[in-house]
Amino acid sequence: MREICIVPQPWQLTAQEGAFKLGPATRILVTQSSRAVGEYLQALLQPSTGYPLPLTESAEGVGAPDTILLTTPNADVSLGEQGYELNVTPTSVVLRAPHPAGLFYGVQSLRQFLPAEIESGTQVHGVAWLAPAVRIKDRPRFPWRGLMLDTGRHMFAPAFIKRLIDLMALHKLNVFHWHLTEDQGWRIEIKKYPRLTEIGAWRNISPLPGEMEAPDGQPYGGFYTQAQIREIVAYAASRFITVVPEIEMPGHAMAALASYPELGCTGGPYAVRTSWGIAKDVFCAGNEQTFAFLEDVLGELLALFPGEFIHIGGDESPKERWKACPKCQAAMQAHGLKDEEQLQSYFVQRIERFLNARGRRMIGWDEILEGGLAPNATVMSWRGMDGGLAAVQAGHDVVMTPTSHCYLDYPQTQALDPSLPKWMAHNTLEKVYEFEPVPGGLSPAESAHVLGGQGNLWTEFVPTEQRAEYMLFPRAAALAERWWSEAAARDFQDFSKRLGTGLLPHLESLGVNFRKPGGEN
Ligand code: TNX
Repeated sequence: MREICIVPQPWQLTAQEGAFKLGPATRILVTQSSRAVGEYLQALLQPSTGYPLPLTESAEGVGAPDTILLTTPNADVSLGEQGYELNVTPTSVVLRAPHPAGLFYGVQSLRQFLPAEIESGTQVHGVAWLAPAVRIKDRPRFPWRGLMLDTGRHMFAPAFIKRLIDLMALHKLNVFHWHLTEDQGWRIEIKKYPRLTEIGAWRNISPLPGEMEAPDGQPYGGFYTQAQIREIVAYAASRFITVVPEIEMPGHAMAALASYPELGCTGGPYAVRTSWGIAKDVFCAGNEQTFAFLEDVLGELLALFPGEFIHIGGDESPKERWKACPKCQAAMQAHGLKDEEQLQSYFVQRIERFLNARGRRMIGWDEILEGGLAPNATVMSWRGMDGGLAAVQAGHDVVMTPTSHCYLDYPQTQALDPSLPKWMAHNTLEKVYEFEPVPGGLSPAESAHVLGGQGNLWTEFVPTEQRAEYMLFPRAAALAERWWSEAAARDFQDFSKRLGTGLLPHLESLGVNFRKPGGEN
């Protein structure tokens, strides 16, 4: 019998005798609440097996021969929003969860138990579709298990975003943080401000590979229409993935300023940035037009993204222009702010009030702590864990995403890489797997403020889909396990074995360009 290999490792797992065999007569039994997940399972299994796997809404008893039952009634509510119980026996599969999300994660486990050919998308003959008998009780350790994709520096097609969402689902990841605006490109259609995509979505040149500035001479750009975004958000929702959009402010805003120069302190002219790094020009904080613009943009955003959290960036915003700007200085005087850090805090708090009044929560990079944190803000801690720790101790929620473990744009080996800048540290698979999102010494109440973690793929040096997959996988699997499985379950040897025999063959079958053990950067 094949060993039971799955990533992330379930909370409780007991191997049983024998195996369930998927066959031409196998049926999927659903209840009203499990129909959607049942359809997802059917669509997952049909192409490669060629079996009809009909969906029957039925009160048929648990364990009817040759059935896969997906059900929510009588589930163990202590498993929570995302937990499930999976019982695979030689005659049937029973998947029970208090909520559909749990059923969905149970399906992901069952999927990994089947031969990797299940992912092939077209019919495969001569495979015995066996799932080893097993009893599982499972639930995630953290509610926020995220991946961020920077679509500002490089653009990724909607089809690739959907593929990424599917791959996230396989890893039981549930938050897709979509970085939509940058100095080097504005990527979201805003109806009220068409210049954002007419001008802001395009740059004349980009730096050469591995360079911060040296130009390649090629025009570059693109953006997502609101219709494309709606489709992606719905696609993600059907996979229990929330999309958190990010609109960068007050910094990383050159593309917006190039489109509407009156929103900058100097009035421009500005150009969509053609080098990487940090720009001096940022949104003017002393101009009411800036807030009117951002509220309009956020207004359109809220209609597209129904999730609770809206990310407002907040990182790497130099104060140089504000110091020299009469409007910013006047605003500081008028509001009794003693320095530009406080002006940033005022800026962010205004935006938070706008979002809170519309029933949303604001999240931002840890620089939003500077000058005083907005009252209800959630902090995404990237410059180490200290920002997150300070926020937790002040009673705020945090998502941990320190560069030291969670930056998936950093190289994967210690070898010097001429195609990457020297300032990047490396994050090997083993190091990524070491990540522990809860800093030592927190009380249980404080620990509960750590919502989870997130892997970030910045794309200055990730120009293609192929490269993105190579950087993401399998490091995303290591992170996914750290956020799903219990802290005490951490075991890199065991993880590597489960990865090699369980998950990687599935990724291979899906045609993912993952980094193989011992591979290059
Ligand atoms: C810092 S992380 C940035 C990004 C860069 C990244 C490169 C963060 C909030 N800001 O703009 O892409 O470093 O690793």
